[in-house]
Amino acid sequence: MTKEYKRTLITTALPYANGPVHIGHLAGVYVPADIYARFLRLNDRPVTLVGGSDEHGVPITIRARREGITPQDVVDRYHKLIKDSFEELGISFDVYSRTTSEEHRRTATEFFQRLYDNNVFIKRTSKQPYDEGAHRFVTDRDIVGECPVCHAPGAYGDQCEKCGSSLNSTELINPHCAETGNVPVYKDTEHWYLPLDRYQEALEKWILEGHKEWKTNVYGQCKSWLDLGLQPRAVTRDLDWGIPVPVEGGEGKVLYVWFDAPIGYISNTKELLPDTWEKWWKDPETRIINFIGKDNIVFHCIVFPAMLMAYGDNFQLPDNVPANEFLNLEGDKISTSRNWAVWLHEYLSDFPGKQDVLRYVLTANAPETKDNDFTWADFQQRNNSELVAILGNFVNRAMVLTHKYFEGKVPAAGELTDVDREVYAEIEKTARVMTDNLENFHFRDALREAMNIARLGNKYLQETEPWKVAKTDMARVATILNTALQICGSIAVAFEPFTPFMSEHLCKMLNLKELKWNMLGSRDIVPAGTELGKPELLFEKIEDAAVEAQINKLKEARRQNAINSWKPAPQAKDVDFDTFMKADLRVGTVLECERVPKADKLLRFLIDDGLEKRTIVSGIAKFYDPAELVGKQLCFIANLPPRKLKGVVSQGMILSAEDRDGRLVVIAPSGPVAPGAQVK
Ligand code: B3M
Ligand code: ZN
Repeated sequence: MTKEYKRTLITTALPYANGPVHIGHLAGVYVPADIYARFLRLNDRPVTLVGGSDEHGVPITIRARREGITPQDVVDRYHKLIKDSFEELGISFDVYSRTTSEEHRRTATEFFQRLYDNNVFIKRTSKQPYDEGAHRFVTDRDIVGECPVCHAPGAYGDQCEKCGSSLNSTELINPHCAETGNVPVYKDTEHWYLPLDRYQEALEKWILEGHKEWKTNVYGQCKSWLDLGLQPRAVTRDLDWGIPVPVEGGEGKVLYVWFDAPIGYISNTKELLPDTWEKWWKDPETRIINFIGKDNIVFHCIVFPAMLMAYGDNFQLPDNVPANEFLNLEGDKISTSRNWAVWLHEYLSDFPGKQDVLRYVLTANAPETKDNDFTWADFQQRNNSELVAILGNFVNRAMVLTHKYFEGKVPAAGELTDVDREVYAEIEKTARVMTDNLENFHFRDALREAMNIARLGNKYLQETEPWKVAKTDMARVATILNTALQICGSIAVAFEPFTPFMSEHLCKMLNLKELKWNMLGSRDIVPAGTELGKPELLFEKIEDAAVEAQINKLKEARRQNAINSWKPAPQAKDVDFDTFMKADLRVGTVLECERVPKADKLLRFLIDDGLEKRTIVSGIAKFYDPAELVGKQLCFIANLPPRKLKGVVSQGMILSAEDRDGRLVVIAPSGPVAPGAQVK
């Protein structure tokens, strides 16, 4: 860091109180912000970690209508769920408030009013889609229809997800409101616009010249926005859920959610520090860091800074915006609507006491420089072979050996040998690298370094072999175990930002009262003579069954999605009648049915077809118990050339219908018929 600041204000994107938070939010924003806040606190650097729920916006009103409750009910429910689950995960917010709070309403209203009074806004009339049946304006996004470009059905009024074209809802073929099915009409409406173009130059100077050190993804996104040239943006909406527009002509209108939400950072600071909040926002010696996901970059680096510039009064702009990329789940984009996610509150109840494992895995795999993938296999593997086998194992050995040879009392070290000195030197080096990584928001690298301390500990015990030395030289054993326990102390410090629950547990075992970052690498973290606690395991193995249960949950989500998005296949091209009649479809009676060995999909049937007994192999083993089919009649194609499947010759094909979830159901006559009867 080039400049020393007096204090750091850390903000985290305000999650929409429209659903629970998932691992993508955590990896992108909340875990890194918490790591950074904890790191600064360990260094006695004044810090405030500000969070809160974003409780406005159209999706909340849609959910409320769908559930027949009020928007306030929706946000009350999710605000509580989100707040509680953050707390349980150990995200150390100094304040976690909400944008429906009185303080926020007051602050955002005043903010808008001041910009209005200073003639910052421009007023413009535009045509907006209006749902006459529902008596409300809607947005282009709320309108669906056929894409004018690729003709896909169900394109949104602002974009076709099939071909990617940017659209206007007026361009859609057969447009209608997604929620009501009504055809939109277009009505004039007036809104206030923030003329971003007027701040173009100042923003260019501030970002492109002043913040070349920002992450390349952030800097690059800002640059391309600026290169395109900024345009005025509407900051009000025709909606009844939000903060009312406080000026003349504002009736029935509210502040755009992206206008009020970032002001939430200010309101929440005010709520926490009613008397001193200004120094956290207006003193140039305060440093502001915004933790966000990459989809929020433009609002934090362009729109909100322009708002702050427009407001004046010495409001400070963020010093850094270390936005992350996205986390995928098992190879697919995380999606709330498709329920393709690991929800924090579900994780906490499925894996009680394992907050640190999730924190660890999300950091080890953080999408810092590119999108990354979370898989349950990786989760299990990192727990079992890193947290348990490296970290937990080392600490346990040091603890158990001290109990064995010194009755749990930290022995005094004698003179250090080269091995001992080397291990301390290594940790000191690690400490420097970690500090540097943490200062620069490289949390993955910092965590890797922390784990190296535990690796070093294991190597140290392997090399010094205190259990052998104990036969001849207890003084040396004392030095070795003293050193090993100091390494444990360094682990408690180094891991605190990442896995605070483990650190606390370890502190209890080591009888450590308080951790400071500068203890890292010290030779006297756990003083000789300290009575250690009982050795307890810091991490436990995660069994296959637990991980399989999670994978099954995802499979079920995938099945539900397939069902929800299922549509009958479009009708095939015409065939002429004679061609169709060439297929010889018949009814047969099942004489035998069994699984084909080593082929989990296949069943072998022996069918009485009226003329003879024929063997047919069919890929429906996943959907039937063979015994239940014996004696049944079913339809098959008789005149296909024989085909060998897994060593069995199949003479024909059994007909089945494929259901929405891919399940195959055999076709059978609705009443008994003679075997060999033709299907016509
Ligand atoms: N609620 C968007 C989001 O969760 C938004 C962030 C607001 S931060 C001021 O992606
Ligand atoms: Zn299209």
